Amino acid sequence: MFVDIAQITVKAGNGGNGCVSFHREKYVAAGGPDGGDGGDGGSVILCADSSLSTLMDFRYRKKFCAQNGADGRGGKMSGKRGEDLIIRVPKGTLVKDTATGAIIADLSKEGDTFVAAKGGSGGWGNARFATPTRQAPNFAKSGRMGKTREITLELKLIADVGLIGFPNVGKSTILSVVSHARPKIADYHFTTLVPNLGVVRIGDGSMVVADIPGIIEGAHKGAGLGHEFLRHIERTRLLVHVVDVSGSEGRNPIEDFDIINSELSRYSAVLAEKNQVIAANKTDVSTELLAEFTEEMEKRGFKVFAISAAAGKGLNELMNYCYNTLKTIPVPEFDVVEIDEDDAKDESFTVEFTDGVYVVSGDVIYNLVNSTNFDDNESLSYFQRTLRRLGVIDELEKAGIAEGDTVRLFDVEFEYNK
Ligand SMILES: Nc1nc2c(ncn2[C@@H]2O[C@H](COP(=O)(O)OP(=O)(O)OP(=O)(O)O)[C@@H](O)[C@H]2O)c(=O)[nH]1
Ligand SMILES: [Mg+2]
Repeated sequence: MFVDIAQITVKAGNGGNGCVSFHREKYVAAGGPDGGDGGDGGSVILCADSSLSTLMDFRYRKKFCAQNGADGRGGKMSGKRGEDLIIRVPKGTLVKDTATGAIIADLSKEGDTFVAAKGGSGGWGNARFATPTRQAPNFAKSGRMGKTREITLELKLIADVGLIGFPNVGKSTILSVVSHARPKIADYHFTTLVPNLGVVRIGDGSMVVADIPGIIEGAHKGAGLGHEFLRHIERTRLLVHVVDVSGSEGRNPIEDFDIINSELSRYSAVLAEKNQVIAANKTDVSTELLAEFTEEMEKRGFKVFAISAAAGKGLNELMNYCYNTLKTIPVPEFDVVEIDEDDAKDESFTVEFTDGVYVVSGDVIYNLVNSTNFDDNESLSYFQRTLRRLGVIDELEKAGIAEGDTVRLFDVEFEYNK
């Protein structure tokens, strides 16, 4: 319910091709190779930005491509590298691989970045391949393809403040007064069944407040609505403990306070140790118990705000206090999980027999075919050695290939000869 989701495709730029060129100058015979390298393709990079709060921007735009690298040129001129594409996402965005659902990054801190698709590297120009015994290399490498990836962005709206307390003490009423949220409010227990979130604006800033169902004694054993929903406020930084100080339901506010805290500590140590501010509500009904309650709570070191949610009294002070207190509580940091994806190491390929042709495919094959100059003997022999090293020849033989059969590798076809 509090999760914003967007599915997008990111495509990194392709690397530029290396260039085959030889130095030419008047009166200089047989100049050396001077083909420059291709530029690297740009990457698609996600960056956490706290000025964004939703994934609305991704509703209409679904595809994001970074620039390709430029091809190398003669005179050892390298191609320009493609520009990276930076996509700004709200802080707290979780990045998943759409196909597998695996979490690949958690951009929880301002400025966190994640390379969602790495640009293809540029190919080397022929100048790089010159050696004492190979003075006129007639080949260059083509750039590698930039990665394409389907990713899902997920934003958990994380509440800064959680409203806790017994049922019917006025938690939802408070949220409705301080934010634009419109939770159900009624004079019976368990009006709120699922948590509600509201954004509270304070000056130029804001904070997210969560209103959750009421807690009662025995919640840890499943009484009332149990306490499963408490996980919604585990990441909050501050709790506002709302108490009905008018005693309108015949309970004692100090006892209420203790019961809720004992339920919290049974649920999780994290929650039990969170800072609490107390909102003594319904002061418009009666203030008979207020003094004793406040004295006891202050003795225990808590800050108490006497309020009336129904009359809108004391809420500004309470919210300002929460806002200022939040500034002193650091935002918890969650580890960024990055999956190191070195596509250069991906040497997988497939062999299929269709319509009388053996078709070999895979990124590694694509890159190999594209970096081979089939008119050059040296380049061709490198191509053959690589096919052998990758195990392509073995696989073809396993698939039953015979002398003279046709093999297709992307746009090249050749006859199989041992
Ligand atoms: N007189 C008075 N009534 C209030 C005040 N705050 C809330 N109420 C009333 O108390 C009742 C319960 O309010 P809710 O805001 O629904 O209480 P809740 O804590 O969210 O209750 P649950 O969702 O059931 O846990 C409603 O009838 C409110 O109108 C207050 O300051 N004064
Ligand atoms: Mg409620």
